[in-house]
Amino acid sequence: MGAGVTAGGGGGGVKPPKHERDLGVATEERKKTKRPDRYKVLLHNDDYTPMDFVVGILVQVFGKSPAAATQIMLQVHRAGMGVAGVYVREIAETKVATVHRLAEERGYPLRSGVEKE
Ligand code: TYC
Repeated sequence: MGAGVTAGGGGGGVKPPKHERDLGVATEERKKTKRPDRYKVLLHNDDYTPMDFVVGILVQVFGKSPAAATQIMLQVHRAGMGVAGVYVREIAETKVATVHRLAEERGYPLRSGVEKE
């Protein structure tokens, strides 16, 4: 209650500087409320992983519709790489680990990785 608490805490606000020396100084409050960086999860083409397996991964791991999953799979097949989804870093890295685990379980060489947006 009260003393020292700024209104709108969590909303991302920055207090106006109390002293001229603080103009232009990034405050801790701003750092803490910055939205997290986002990471693309990339799928790479290979000559051995079946198309329907890749479509299944895109549906089950990345929540794509079957139609969208087919388009992404074909993009990867033709261009060599494509974006399966965009997430904060920890979620993106977990998706990559899941792709690699599911592919390895079936003996497929499917590769995935993250790239900062
Ligand atoms: N090129 C594979 C094939 O012809 C299909 C494929 C698509 C593999 C996308 C990997 O990320 C991939 N069976």
